[in-house]
Amino acid sequence: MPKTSAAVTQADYIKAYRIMLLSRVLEEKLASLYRAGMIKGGVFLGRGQEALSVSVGTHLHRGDIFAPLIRDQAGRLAFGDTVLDTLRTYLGSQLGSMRGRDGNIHRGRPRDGYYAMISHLGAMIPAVSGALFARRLKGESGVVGATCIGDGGTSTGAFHEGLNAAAVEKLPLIVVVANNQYAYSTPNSRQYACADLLDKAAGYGVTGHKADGTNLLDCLQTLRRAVHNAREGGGPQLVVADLLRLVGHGEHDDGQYVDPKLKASALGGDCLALAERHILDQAWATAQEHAEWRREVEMEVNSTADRVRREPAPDPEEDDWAALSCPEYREHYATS
Ligand SMILES: Cc1ncc(C[n+]2csc(CCOP(=O)(O)OP(=O)(O)O)c2C)c(N)n1
Ligand SMILES: [Mg+2]
Repeated sequence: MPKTSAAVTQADYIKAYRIMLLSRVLEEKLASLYRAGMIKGGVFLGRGQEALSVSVGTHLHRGDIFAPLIRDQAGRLAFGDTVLDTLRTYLGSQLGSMRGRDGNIHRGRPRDGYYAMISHLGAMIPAVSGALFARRLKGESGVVGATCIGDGGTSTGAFHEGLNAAAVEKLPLIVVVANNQYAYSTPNSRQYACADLLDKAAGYGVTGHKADGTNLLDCLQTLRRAVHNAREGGGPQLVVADLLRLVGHGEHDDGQYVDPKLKASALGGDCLALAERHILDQAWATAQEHAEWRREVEMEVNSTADRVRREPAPDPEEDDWAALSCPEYREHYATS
């Protein structure tokens, strides 16, 4: 049996909360830049999903693999992505890790185990499973890989094939389902017929975990357990967290189809506001300290955006048009 994972401490909680706050402020900035016409392509936000997302990124180590999806800004920051590179990618700066070529959510640094998203709809499960299998063949152990999926994504063939193969091979894979009740405008009642998405874990023969996606402590504890189990040889872990998407599918969508009853229910709670309340109730920080944390992240985000807006865009005449896997870039970007 795997040894039990350590308890979540006050310091862990506050560290995770401050990453959530940074993510929220950064995403608010992205939304405002989008509305000002300064971002090409779509902007998809993770408002309401930060507690779950940060809990994934925070439990991965250097050398692990993380393949985040469109609502995982908090997890990306926890795994080591920066405000600077996020803004460079959204604003198309040539100095960003994608060199101004590919937008927003498709960014990554494969060399660091930070995989660029192919699709939101399940493609990353087989991709991470394949990478974990390759590492096993190379004799590497102690490494885990995590990826995320939405409720809608659990209906795709890629989800089925990826999770099934990972279960057969007992790969150290963590699949985190953000069950935000909608796939674009399709509600769960039109998405799956099982009573709970957690039922799918038994169907694939993997360990299932349930989390309250609005509750940071519950998310941290659940992900700690799941990552620990995978690292200790327990095979794939499926985490299902219930929550509500507190924005439209993307910033082009006002989400008017979301049932007002759901918004008013416990599922509609804002994980960031609830975590802030918890910190104040526990007297882990004062209201003044909290205001200072917010001011700090606002300054960081605004000053970084100002800096990036002055950076050059790629020049098609000058660009070498080489892919990230070409020899000149391999050392910095591609997997080893
Ligand atoms: C093959 C394919 N069909 C449709 C889309 C457009 N699309 C992107 S995300 C999405 C809905 C995903 O819903 P869910 O998995 O619940 O994730 P959420 O957006 O709620 O986070 C759709 C229809 C796509 N990217 N790829
Ligand atoms: Mg969804």
